[in-house]
Amino acid sequence: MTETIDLKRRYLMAGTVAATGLLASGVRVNAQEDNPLPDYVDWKDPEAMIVHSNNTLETRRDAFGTSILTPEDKLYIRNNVSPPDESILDDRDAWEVSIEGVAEPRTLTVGELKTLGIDTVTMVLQCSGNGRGYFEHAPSGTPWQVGAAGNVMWTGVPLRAVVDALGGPADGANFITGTGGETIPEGLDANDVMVERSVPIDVIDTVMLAWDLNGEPISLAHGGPLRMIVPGFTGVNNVKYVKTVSLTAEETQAAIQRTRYRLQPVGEEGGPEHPSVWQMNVKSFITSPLETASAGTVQVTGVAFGGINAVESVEVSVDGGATWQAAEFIGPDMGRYAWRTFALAADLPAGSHVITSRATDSEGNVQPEDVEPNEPGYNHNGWRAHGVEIMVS
Ligand SMILES: Nc1nc2c(c(=O)[nH]1)N[C@H]1C(S)=C(S)[C@@H](COP(=O)(O)O)O[C@H]1N2
Ligand SMILES: [Mo]
Repeated sequence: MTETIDLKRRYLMAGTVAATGLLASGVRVNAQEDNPLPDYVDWKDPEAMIVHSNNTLETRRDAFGTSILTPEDKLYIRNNVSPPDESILDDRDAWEVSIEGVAEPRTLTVGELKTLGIDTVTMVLQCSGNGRGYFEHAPSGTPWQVGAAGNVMWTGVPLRAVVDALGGPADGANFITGTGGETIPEGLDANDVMVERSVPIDVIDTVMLAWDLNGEPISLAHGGPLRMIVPGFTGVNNVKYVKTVSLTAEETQAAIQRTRYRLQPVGEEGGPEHPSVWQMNVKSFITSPLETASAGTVQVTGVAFGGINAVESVEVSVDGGATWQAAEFIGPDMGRYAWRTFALAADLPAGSHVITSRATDSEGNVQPEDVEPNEPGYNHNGWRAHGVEIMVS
């Protein structure tokens, strides 16, 4: 029932948000519908994007469709630092990446990488903070709803092939550390600003150094000419314009690893004692209908993914979680790290309905009703908050 949904929930669940608004709890939603696309991404589909800021653009929930892959012109954007100059794309094959922490460290060009091996992977790219807007404690940062995520296909060389070509990992390597190619502004401490992330070395067989996104050379905005891809891990671990890949004994001391992107309790500062935001968890959300529908049979659609695991199944509720029905996956299975689109033909009488979905991964993990909050607002996969209320007439 409409009346039972409080103002804040209604506001956050809607596929569109007003220019600004102070919610009942004091959460300010700063997604500005009318913000123009920033110049460096003026090729994005303006209809598909919510422009939160120059460096944070979200895909609208109604723009995902059912075709499985998210086109690059609809894919969300998140930059911690301003991207490097566009001229780094002038000669893509000349871009250099330094490979360290191997028996024979050296710098390789993208052209050389292309001779070492090739593979493709389809995976969910999702910001750690996707769904932050659903946390009740109003974490600081972009109040993303569902659209800081997309399902994209990368082509590149498996990191394993590169490391093998350079004699294998050096002794004592525990992490894969990738460094972004941004220029650090004069006078700033590199550790404070650089995008340098470490992930455990046990994922080395899935990591890729990619040059294509959905079959095209990667745009600057999404990390071209070369991006480190870590399937199943949150967005921040996928380092754009990667200039160094190092197999290291320790995690990087960069602030983005040491104190940021940590899962600390509400009210605490992040630090090495808190878990890093690494593996993604099981999640799903409805993509249609989002506002209205005609009474009768309605095709309810959405996307579901398992994060670090494959997604196994998904259920849909059209009564706010009281009862559930198994939905069907539609379209091809793009592999463990990809999302699947799903559909359920639901019989909906006139009136208001709260529709939501709940996915299960291959390990039996089920999307929870609610999540334990963490201070920075990461990893929200609760099915209740992701529901939508629609009016059927
Ligand atoms: N070099 C670099 N890599 C980066 C970032 C960045 O600011 N610089 N942002 C990270 C974050 S927080 C996310 S969510 C993803 C966003 O990827 P996208 O903009 O291609 O969607 O890139 C990650 N990789
Ligand atoms: Mo992110």
